Parts: sequence; structure tokens; C-alpha cells
Amino acid sequence: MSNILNEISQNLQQGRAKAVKELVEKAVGEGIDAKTILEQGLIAGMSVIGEKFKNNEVYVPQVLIAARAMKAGTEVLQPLLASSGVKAKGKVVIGTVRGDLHDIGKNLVKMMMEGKGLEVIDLGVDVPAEKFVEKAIEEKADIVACSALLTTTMTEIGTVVDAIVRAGIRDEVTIMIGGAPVTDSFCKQIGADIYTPDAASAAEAAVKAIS
Ligand code: B1M
Repeated sequence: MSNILNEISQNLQQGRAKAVKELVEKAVGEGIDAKTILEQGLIAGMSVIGEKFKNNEVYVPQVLIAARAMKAGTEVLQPLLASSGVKAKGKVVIGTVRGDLHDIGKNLVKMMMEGKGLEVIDLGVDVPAEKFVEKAIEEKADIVACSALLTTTMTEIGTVVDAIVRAGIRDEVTIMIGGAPVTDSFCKQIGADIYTPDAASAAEAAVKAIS
């Protein structure tokens, strides 16, 4: 890993938001592409924190300040992650499901989808199934996108699918799902349409689904 990417990762782990922002700007200035900075700097740092969190070597406050540093870094990358070329048209309603407060991955998915030209309505975190349905109807959304990071909340995506079926709009929306514990077989099991493992492939799949 290049020095600066390692520095980004280290500073993120220490929760130094200002330093992360400056280092990301510097890396961009050095010509390192945004995807590399995201994956090998920011996400790499967050993975270390995740591992330490699991092993009780760091606790919620440290994870929160690391998350804030991650946000500072991704904000710099946001315009660069937007792809050039023809912009797709379509509307996506996105949120993290009920009971789940993790939003970094969901925000990345949103960012990448907007980069492809899609209009994304972000419902935030801890979103009840009924809210997904209400907004999808109100906004005439093409896609409902659900993120879940906890094994205990991923089942809530199934509740969203059921609510969409009950509301009679199942044929009108494509249901996309993702998040660390989510898998393709889970997607099939709950009757959702598309599982993607990361934000970039989510954006690509969304464009494909709409066109
Ligand atoms: Co939480 N947390 N956390 N946490 N946290 C995890 C998820 C955990 C794996 C940590 C661990 O133990 N190793 C663990 C879950 C265990 C499990 O269920 N199997 C865990 C736990 C246990 C908890 C609490 C219960 C801890 C506690 O309070 N005791 C608690 C739950 C709170 C709640 O939600 N109700 C909690 C709280 C928190 C913080 C608030 C402190 C903070 C969140 C801050 C925030 O998001 N604003 C936090 C964080 C930061 C993490 C880790 C460290 C990092 C998550 C992250 O942002 N990763 C995480 C450990 C880990 O994942 N290694 C952990 C970076 C991000 C880019 O990746 O979100 O996976 P990710 O997104 C990826 C893909 O998944 C995908 O795209 C992204 C990459 O391009 N993706 C999609 C995501 N959504 C998608 C949707 C799509 C498609 C792709 O289509 C719609």
C-alpha cells in the first residue's frame, strides 16, 4: 500500500477527521484515483476498526469518531466518484432498515448512484418498512434500496419486501439490497430482486435495472 493510503487508514483509525480530509485531498492531488483512495485508504482503515471493535479492543465512541473521519474523507471523494458519460434517469428510495443505525455504506451507495445520474431520496437510518412503501408510492420510485449491517436487522429487509407486496406495488419497483451480512441467497429467500456486495456494483445494477 502506498504511504499516503496507509496514512489515511491510520488517521481514520485514530478518528482524525481533519487530517483524513487533508490527506484525501493530497492523495487526489497526487493523481491517485478516487476508488483506490476509498478502498485502500478509507475502507481499509474502517475494516481495522471493525476487527478491533469485534475483539473489544475499541468501543463505540472510537468507532463513532472513526466513522466521522470516514465521512470527512468520502465527502472529498464524492464529486470524483461520479462517473462521466451518459446519465441515467430514474428514482431511487434508499434507507437503512428499522433498528439499524449504520449509514456509511448506504451513503456510499447513494453517492455512487447519484454519480450515475439517478435521483436518490435518502430516508436515513432506522427506517420502518411502511416508510419505504409510503415514499416509494409518493415519489413513484423505480427502485427501493435497503441497507442492513446487523444480522439482527437484515431480516427487516424481508419485512420491507412483504410491505411492498401488501401495498400492491411489487411490480412497479425493483428491490435492491445490500450490507455486510446480506448475501445473494438471502436476497432470493426473501423475494428481493438484486443483491450487490458494494456501492459501485449497486450503482451499476441500478442503472441496468432502470434501463
Ligand atoms: Co457497528 N457493527 N454496531 N457501529 N459497526 C458492525 C456492523 C459489526 C460487524 C462490528 C463487529 O462486531 N465486527 C457488528 C455487527 C455484528 C453482526 O450483526 N454480525 C456491529 C455491532 C455489533 C454494532 C452494535 C450492536 C454495537 C453495540 O452497540 N454494542 C451497534 C448497533 C447500533 C444499531 O445499528 N442499532 C453498532 C454501532 C455502530 C456505530 C454507531 C458506533 C458505528 C456506525 C456509525 C455510522 O454508520 N454512522 C458502527 C460502525 C462504524 C461499525 C463498523 C466498524 C463499520 C461499518 C462501516 O461503516 N463499514 C462495522 C464493522 C465492519 O463492517 N467491519 C460494525 C464501512 C462501509 C463502507 O461498509 O457499511 O459494509 P458497509 O458497506 C459496504 C457494503 O456492505 C455495501 O457497500 C459498501 C461498500 O461499498 N453496502 C451495500 C452497504 N449497503 C448496501 C446497500 C446496497 C448494496 C450494497 O444496495 C441497496
